[in-house]
Amino acid sequence: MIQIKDIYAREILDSRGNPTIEAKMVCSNNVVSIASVPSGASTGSKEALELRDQDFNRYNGLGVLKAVNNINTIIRNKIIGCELNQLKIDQMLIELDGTDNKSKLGANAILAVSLCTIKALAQSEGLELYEYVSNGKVSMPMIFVNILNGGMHSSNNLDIQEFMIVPIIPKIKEKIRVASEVFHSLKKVLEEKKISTAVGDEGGFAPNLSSNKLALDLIVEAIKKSGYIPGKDIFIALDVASSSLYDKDKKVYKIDNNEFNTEQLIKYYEMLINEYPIISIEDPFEENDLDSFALLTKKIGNRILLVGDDVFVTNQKYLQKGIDAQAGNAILIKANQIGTISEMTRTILLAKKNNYKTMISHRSGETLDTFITDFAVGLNIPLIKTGSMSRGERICKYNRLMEIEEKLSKNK
Ligand code: 2PG
Ligand code: MG
Repeated sequence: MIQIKDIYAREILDSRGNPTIEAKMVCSNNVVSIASVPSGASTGSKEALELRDQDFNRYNGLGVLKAVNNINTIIRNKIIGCELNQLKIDQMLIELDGTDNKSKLGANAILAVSLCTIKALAQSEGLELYEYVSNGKVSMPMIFVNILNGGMHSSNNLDIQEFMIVPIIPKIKEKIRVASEVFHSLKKVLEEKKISTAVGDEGGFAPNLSSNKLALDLIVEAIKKSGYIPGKDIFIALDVASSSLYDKDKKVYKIDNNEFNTEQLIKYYEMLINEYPIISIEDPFEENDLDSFALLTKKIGNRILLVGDDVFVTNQKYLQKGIDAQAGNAILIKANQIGTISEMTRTILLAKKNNYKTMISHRSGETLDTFITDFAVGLNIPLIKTGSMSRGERICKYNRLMEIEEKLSKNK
């Protein structure tokens, strides 16, 4: 039996320069695994709690020393000598925390340990992480590349948070090449129009534009400029992240300085998918509005993907509510929304059983940890979004995907 010999956590910085956790696990077979935890900006209120110090003398209150300390004391005391077993360790972490939303130890602390565990298991068997998590079958995902950033991921005036391109081309290597070419064409399109090419949190351009529709026009122009056909070679996907556009008092969504009620917003989405080659819309309604989400699904769910992020938060309980209400037809998967790998995997299984497509996702605050790419391949998650074609913390995921594709082709 392999046992856990030690665990040690420390505070590191994420891609936004905010603190996050890195943990290192040492096992009785001398395997050492390291994992780090991403962090969101447009977080759903039902997500497991990311424990931050709230000590405003450090990092504007965003320090994670409490969570780090929870690993180095409470969890360490309990975990040393435990069998290296994912289900057992995750269950132990859940019980040790004892709260519904992981608020005692912090979902960030819990995920760091859960991730170290799965990586140590893979290393112990001499396997790549994607091989270890696979049940024998592996597949390469479609990539959703966020080339224009708005919403809470930049300080520009675009309401929609993510404008992604989705190349429909067989190989990962080719998909990435094409996405990169369009990204650079978009840069030229913006430069020609004297529009800023500064990038947002996920590496997509973040210009001020007169409307969200104009953003779509520019992307279509960039696709064509690269020599590809919009709606054939490349499609477009949106994350509206609409909880952040919602005015609770007025019960309206604010887009382009207009106010939309549910009915009007559905019409707006219908107009967008009629005019642009859009194949997916994420979080079209705020996180508590399952009824509107269901209504939209009834209207256009047979035409495009309707992805639940803040509304499902990678949590079986909320996904089941969505399934019962027939709201959405896809779910975004983010490990830190729920806290442990076992729970994340159970949510993926529930989604698959109910024909909800799964899309694994980075967070807007990232590290160089590439675990999501291995999970995409090994757990046969058909879709992945991991940012734009710039910024190292995004690019390392694309590079890892290409590496895996190469390894798989050599194994054949
Ligand atoms: C999202 C994510 C990732 P954040 O809303 O889907 O793109 O953003 O990590 O800020 O929640
Ligand atoms: Mg989202």
